[in-house]
Amino acid sequence: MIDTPLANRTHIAIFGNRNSGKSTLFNSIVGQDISIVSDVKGTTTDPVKKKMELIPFGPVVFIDTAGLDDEGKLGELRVKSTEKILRNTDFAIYLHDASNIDMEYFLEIKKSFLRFSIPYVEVFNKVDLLDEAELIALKKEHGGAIFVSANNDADILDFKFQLTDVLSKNAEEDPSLIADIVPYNGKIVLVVPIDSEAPKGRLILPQVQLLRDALDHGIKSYVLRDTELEDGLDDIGEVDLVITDSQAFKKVSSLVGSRPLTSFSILFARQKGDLNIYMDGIKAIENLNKNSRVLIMESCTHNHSHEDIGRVKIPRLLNKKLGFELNYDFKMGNDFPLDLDYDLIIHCGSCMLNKKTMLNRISICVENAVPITNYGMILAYLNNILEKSIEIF
Ligand SMILES: Nc1nc2c(ncn2[C@@H]2O[C@H](COP(=O)(O)OP(=O)(O)OP(=O)(O)O)[C@@H](O)[C@H]2O)c(=O)[nH]1
Ligand SMILES: [Mg+2]
Repeated sequence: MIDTPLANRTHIAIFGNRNSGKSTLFNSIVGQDISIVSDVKGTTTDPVKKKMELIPFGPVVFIDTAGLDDEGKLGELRVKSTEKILRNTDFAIYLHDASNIDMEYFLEIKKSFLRFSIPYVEVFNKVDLLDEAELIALKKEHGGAIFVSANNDADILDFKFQLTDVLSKNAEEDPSLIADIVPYNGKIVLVVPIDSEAPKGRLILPQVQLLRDALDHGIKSYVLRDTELEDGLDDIGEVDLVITDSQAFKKVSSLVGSRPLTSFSILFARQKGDLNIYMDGIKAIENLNKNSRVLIMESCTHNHSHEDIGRVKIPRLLNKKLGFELNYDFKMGNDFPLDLDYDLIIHCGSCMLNKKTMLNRISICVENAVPITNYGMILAYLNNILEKSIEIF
C-alpha cells in the first residue's frame, strides 16, 4: 500500500495542561508506547507525531504536545511551539484532568481555535478518579464533551468511535468560500447594488453567507454599493478581493483597476463544484449544433427566481449567442437523471445540495463524457465576464 503523505492526513493535535494525561491518551489511541508518560509535570517537551488509519474515517496523524501551563522561560517556548502546531492542526482535542479541572489555559487556547478556525472537542480524562455523583454532575455541565480514562481500553475504543463521528460530521460541511484565498486579517469588499432588483429591507442569502464566512475566518469585510465603490476603495486602501453581484460586474470591473475581482456566483460555483470541469463545459458550447440536447438541472423546487433564470434567461441568452435554437430539457428536484443523453448539462448553483452530492453528480458526467457547467459560470460567459471573474483562481 502506498503511504498517504503527511500533508494529506488530517492533523489531530492533543492539547491540555501538564499531567492531564495527553501522552497516555496519545499512546492508547495509536496503540503503542511512543510518548513518555510519567507523573512528573512537563514530561513531554517537544511534539510527538504518529501517523495512523483511523477507521473508518481515514488517514490521520496524531500529535502529542507539551503541557500548556508550563511556566517561566519554558512557558514562553511552549507558547511559541503551540502556535506552530496550531498552524498545522485540522482538529484539536482539548484534554482536561477531570480530577483537577483548570479552565484558564483552555479558555486561552480556545481563542486560538476560533482564530485559526480549528474545530475541537473537549475531553475529560481520569474519570476513574471521580465518584458517580461527581461524574454525573460533570457530564451535565459539559454536554458536548467526551469522558474517558485514557488507560482503559474499553474507554479508548468508545472514544475512537465518538471521535470518528465528530470528524466525519466536520468533513461533510462545505469548505469556506474564501478562507483559502484570503488570509486571516485580510480585507474583502462586497459590492451590493441597491437597485430595483434588490429585495426590500434585506440582503440576499449569498451575500449573508459570504459575510458570515468572512467573520468565521477573521477576514474584514466592507460592504458598499457600486455607487460608492470608487470613493470607498480610496478609504480602504489595499484589498485582497472584491466580490460583486454579476449584474454590476462590468461597471465594477472598470472601477477596481488591478485589484482581484470575482462575482458571488463564481465563488459559490467554486465552493460547491469544480471550476475546471465547469470551464470544460463552457468550452463545449462551441461544439453545439441545432440537434444538440441541453439539460437544465434545478435542484431546488421552490425558488421561482432561479426557475426564471433556468427556464427563461439562460436559454434565451444561449440561443442568441449561438444564433440558433437548442433543444432544452428542464428537470427539477433531487434526482439526477440516469439517462445522460445530453450534449451539455447546465446545473443550478446547488444552494440546496452539499459539495459531496454535487461532486458525485459531476463525476457521473465525467464518466459519461457529458460536459457540465453551472448557472453562475454560463451567465458570466454569456455576459462576457467569465475570464476576468475566474482570473484569480
Ligand atoms: N488515574 C488515572 N491516571 C491517569 C490517567 N491518564 C493518565 N494518568 C496518569 O497521569 C499522569 C500524567 O500522564 P501523562 O500522560 O504523562 O500526562 P501529560 O498530559 O502527557 O503530561 P505532560 O507531558 O507533563 O504535559 C501519569 O502518572 C499517568 O499514569 C487516567 O485515565 N486515570
Ligand atoms: Mg506528555
